[in-house]
Amino acid sequence: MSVIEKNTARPIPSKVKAVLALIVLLMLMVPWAMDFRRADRDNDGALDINEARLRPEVYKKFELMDRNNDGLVHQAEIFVHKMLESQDVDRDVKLSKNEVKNRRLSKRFAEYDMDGDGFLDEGELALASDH
Ligand SMILES: [Ca+2]
Ligand SMILES: [Ca+2]
Ligand SMILES: [Ca+2]
Repeated sequence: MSVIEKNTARPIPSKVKAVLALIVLLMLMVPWAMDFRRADRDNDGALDINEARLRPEVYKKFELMDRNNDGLVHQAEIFVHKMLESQDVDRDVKLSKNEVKNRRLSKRFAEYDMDGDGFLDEGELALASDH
């Protein structure tokens, strides 16, 4: 439980805290999603190489991010790439329970680990990105 400050008239209810946390999360995520949509000119939910020029961080790593080599980088592929880049400490292209820093992934690890091998591989991460 959190420490309630003595000069606070009323403690902040945990529901309010949850809503505030959600708002902060949305503020962080929305610009990213808007960037994606702006770049996705034909609105097919994926960036081709020309669309990716508007997103230098995608353009630079286009081939790496396009994991299924269809010439398109989907939002899910960007998610998978970001998760692996930031959290795959031993670089085996999958995340163990210890490696996962993302709270949502950590909380629902067993659910996302569909084959129950104790790792989230690229396919499982891609599915997790939809939730
Ligand atoms: Ca597109
Ligand atoms: Ca790993
Ligand atoms: Ca697995």
